Amino acid sequence: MSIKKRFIFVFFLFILAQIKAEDGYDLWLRYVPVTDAKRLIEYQSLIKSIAFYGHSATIEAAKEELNRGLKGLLRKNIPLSKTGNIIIGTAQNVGLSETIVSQKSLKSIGNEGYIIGSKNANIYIIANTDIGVLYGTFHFLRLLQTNQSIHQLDILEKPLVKNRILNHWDNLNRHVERGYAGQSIWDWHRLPDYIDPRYKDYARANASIGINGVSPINVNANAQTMTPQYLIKIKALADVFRPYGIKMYLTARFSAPIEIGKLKTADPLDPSVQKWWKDKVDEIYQYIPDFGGFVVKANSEGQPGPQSYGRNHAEGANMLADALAAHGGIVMWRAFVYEASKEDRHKHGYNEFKPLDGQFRKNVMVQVKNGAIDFQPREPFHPLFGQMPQTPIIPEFQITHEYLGQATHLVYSGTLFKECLASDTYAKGKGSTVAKVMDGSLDGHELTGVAGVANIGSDRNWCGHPFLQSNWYAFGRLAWNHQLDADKIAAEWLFLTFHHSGEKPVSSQAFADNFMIPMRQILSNSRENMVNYMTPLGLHHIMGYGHHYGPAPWVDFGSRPDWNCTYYHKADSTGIGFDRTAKGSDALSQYHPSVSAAFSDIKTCPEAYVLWFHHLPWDHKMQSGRNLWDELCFKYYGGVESVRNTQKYWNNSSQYIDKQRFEEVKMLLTVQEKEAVWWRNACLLYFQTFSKKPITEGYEKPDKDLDYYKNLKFPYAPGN
Ligand code: BDP
Repeated sequence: MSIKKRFIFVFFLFILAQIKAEDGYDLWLRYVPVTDAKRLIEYQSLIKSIAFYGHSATIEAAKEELNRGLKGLLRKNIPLSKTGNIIIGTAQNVGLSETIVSQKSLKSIGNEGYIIGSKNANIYIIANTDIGVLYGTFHFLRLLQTNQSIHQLDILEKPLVKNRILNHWDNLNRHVERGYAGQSIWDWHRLPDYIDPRYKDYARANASIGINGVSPINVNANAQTMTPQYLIKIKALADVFRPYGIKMYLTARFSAPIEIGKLKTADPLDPSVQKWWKDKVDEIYQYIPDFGGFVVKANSEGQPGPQSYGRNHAEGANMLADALAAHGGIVMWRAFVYEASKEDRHKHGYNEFKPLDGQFRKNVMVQVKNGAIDFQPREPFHPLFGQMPQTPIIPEFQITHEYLGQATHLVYSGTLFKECLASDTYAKGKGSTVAKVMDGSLDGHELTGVAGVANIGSDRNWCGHPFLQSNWYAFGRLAWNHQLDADKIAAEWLFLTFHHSGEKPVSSQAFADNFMIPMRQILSNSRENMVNYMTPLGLHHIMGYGHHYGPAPWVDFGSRPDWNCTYYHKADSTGIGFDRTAKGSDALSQYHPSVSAAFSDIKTCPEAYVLWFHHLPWDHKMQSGRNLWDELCFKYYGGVESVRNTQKYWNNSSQYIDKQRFEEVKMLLTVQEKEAVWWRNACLLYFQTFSKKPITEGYEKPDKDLDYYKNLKFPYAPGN
């Protein structure tokens, strides 16, 4: 081989080595080279060398991340130097003068916020704490990752909510309840000695979006987690998370004093039980000095709780709160309770908890799901929001897609989270949004939080479907700042996740026009489209029994009335929908009068919720002029069409992104299209048995009959 040929060959190998496989593992932290020539010049001229101040594991994490990021983005190592022009550290460690960062600004950013500013040729990333420094470093990297100018920076950020927590529903045997992305990432068997590198990457990802708490184990809790055998494993994880500002929480099994403590009772008013919890909590803090506290599911779906001893939820929560108080720990006590009774399930959480307002200890938050039933594709906000002014409320969202196509449907939930947060409870007049309940501003609470049920598993790409990473991302971004726009978050995530991933270079303009614009639109509409092909017009809880996979509106064999789909849609020859007005279950009376008046009146009830609150005749005239039955057909068929449109766009996008993820999403969209058709056909054929009306003229007819759909069985559906 000639020297020239040899050179070309080596160069070719070099280039190949630069192309990283895109398998989704790197999430939104890919740090691919900046290709925009103008920006690259700007970055290179403004980022000369870095001066980090302070010594801690968190500062080391920030240093490591910045180094990793800049190496990828700028393709070179930026030196660390005491005289560096990128100055990073706490104000105290850096010793900044008032002219650079004012005391006032520092005060305003609190413990976790940061300031990114420019002065002369320097850029400052300044905070009050090392964690703030780490968050600021991630923000700075995001500016570069999204090709934004770093001239004249003037950024001041702080989280609007204190506790931003992921709830994993992972069992100790690594099965993830309602998990669709493989097994649990927590390898309990090999912990504490084997530390999977994933734990750190998980912590990096969380810190990059501001998540600061993790409850790694299922709310359907296991007392074993609180035995020394497991505490040492949990401590090992907590040690990995700590530098990234992430606190460890545990789910507390209420009957643990009996199961692992050999007591005869778990009665929260029994002194021996109180002592047991106090000792247990003291023991946990010996392993994990900054332990965050407990998440509790009690007297719900078979879980033990204080009611088994004739005590109420406040008495149960307060016992745990007392044990934690000395250490600064908190209790997140879930309001997801409903018993088998004649009362509309919608009303149970409110009925149980509203009377307890004012009875909880200061370190208790009541954790309320976004809606009153259960993480449906669309739900009106939970009536408890705004109605327990004396109690800090922590909203709970489901990031995993138990009811939203599990992990085969491309659905962005940022819009769902935002819809709930923007809902107006009217508790203190117009503008009393759920977001203000969450951030404590409505009722003046200092203790604030938000929880998201994680969609993370052992799959290489973490979330099963490449696009479902966007929901983890959106949860974190909105937990930090609920004022952000869901659509902009989607665009940010898309860019971070797919930009410059194609095998051949494409111009920024072409990428923006042909990938970003259509895909952003698709993400923003994806949840509405899914609602249309699954549960349009306020229908809910019509999925498969137990595993919750696929449509099964005919389910009427559940062991409890409220585990039947027929309970929720109430379709009959006269019409369809759940009457929750004063004439029906009267669940609407639980909302503020302004809200209940609007939802109760058929003229003002948004059509998106109409069958949630009303039973309407099949001929009811909708805003479109169509009758209800034809409107249902319109929605179901429209939903399927939107998936087909997504497929069309996607199939044209291969040149803009990497082959692996392109192919994966393409196959998953095929699954989604099939399942959307399945939902549409099964639901319409079933509801047709009551409406006795034909599917609207002009639509393709279902190619299978109702019996075919009813006979489908899924004994091994995941996540069950
Ligand atoms: C339901 C899930 C169930 C959970 C429950 C909960 O089907 O697996 O345990 O929520 O939130 O939606 O406790």
